Amino acid sequence: HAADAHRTDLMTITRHVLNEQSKHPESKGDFTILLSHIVLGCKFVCSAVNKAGLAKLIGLAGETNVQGEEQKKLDVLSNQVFVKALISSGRTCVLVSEEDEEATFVDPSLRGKYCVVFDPLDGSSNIDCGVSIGTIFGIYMVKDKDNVSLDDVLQPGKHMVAAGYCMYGSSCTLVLSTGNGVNGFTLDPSLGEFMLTHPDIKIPKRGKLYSVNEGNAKNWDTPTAKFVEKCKFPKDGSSPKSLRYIGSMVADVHRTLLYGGIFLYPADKQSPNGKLRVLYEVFPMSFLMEQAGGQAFTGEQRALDLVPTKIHQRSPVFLGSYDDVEEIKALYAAEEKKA
Ligand code: P6P
Repeated sequence: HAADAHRTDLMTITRHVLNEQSKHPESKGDFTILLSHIVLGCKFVCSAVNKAGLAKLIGLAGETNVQGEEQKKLDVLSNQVFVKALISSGRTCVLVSEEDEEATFVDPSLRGKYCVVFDPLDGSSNIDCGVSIGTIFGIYMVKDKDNVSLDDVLQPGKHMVAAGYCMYGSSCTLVLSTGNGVNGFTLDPSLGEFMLTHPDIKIPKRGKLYSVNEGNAKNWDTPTAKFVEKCKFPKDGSSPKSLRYIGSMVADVHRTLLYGGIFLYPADKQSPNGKLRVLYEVFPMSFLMEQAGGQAFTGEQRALDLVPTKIHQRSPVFLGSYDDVEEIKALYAAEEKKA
């Protein structure tokens, strides 16, 4: 039985990646070592986030602890943990974090061939009310290890070799793709290991949910407004879609990946490039959606084709079930024709 297999198979994320690696005889295990350091960071953040609720009592994360020391805010702490873990892995050369204005270039003595872009704790404003938050990451291969530059992280998302997120919610779930589909792993606290619980995730071709901040409706452009109108008042007699919006990208995307539907963070008059960051929000989630049989669109092009020019630049994004995204692409194409 599947349950017994899990109990005796013990397919941890490390074993799973080693199996994947065996398909690339030329690889020397560098990616496995890099991933083990990302996993370590996720385990630390999971533990810290779970304690955050007790912050008032025992003085953690952003509170003053019993010794009266000002504790670091959880997102700052998480960032420092990931930066140190990634550098000490000896497998990275450039790091871009949502928390750091500038990219980090790893000292040549510790330099490896991977570039990691990440948001250490996305949605951290939701911590105090217990809403799920997460770490999002994407991994590029450096172009020339002896001549590292910002260009190594200003590559289109389609050049990523891996992407994933770890959601800190009712359970700690890490969703990862290394370019051969998407797999989900759940942290088993008794083992301290991420166990394979969602093998080969495929997003439903069409969904019954749409996920957008309706509070921005006043500022939407016509195609987005038309699409959302269609979700609420379908003309073909089908039932309206349900709205599910948590306001934490990892939670909204994870639900979309498992249940189907579409997640939208469109441009609007206030934010012409939307709100979400290209490198460590749009690209990793778009990479996962495509690997799971869905797709991701910016309003102008396939999200993964976008070539970034700034490490913190933003882009509108529409991602999720293949057919749902096709619908909004058609509405943008029709608008383009009118222009
Ligand atoms: P809004 C969280 O602050 C975040 O960066 C994403 O996790 C989330 O999808 C988005 O912003 C929510 O933005 O404008 O709807 O509150």
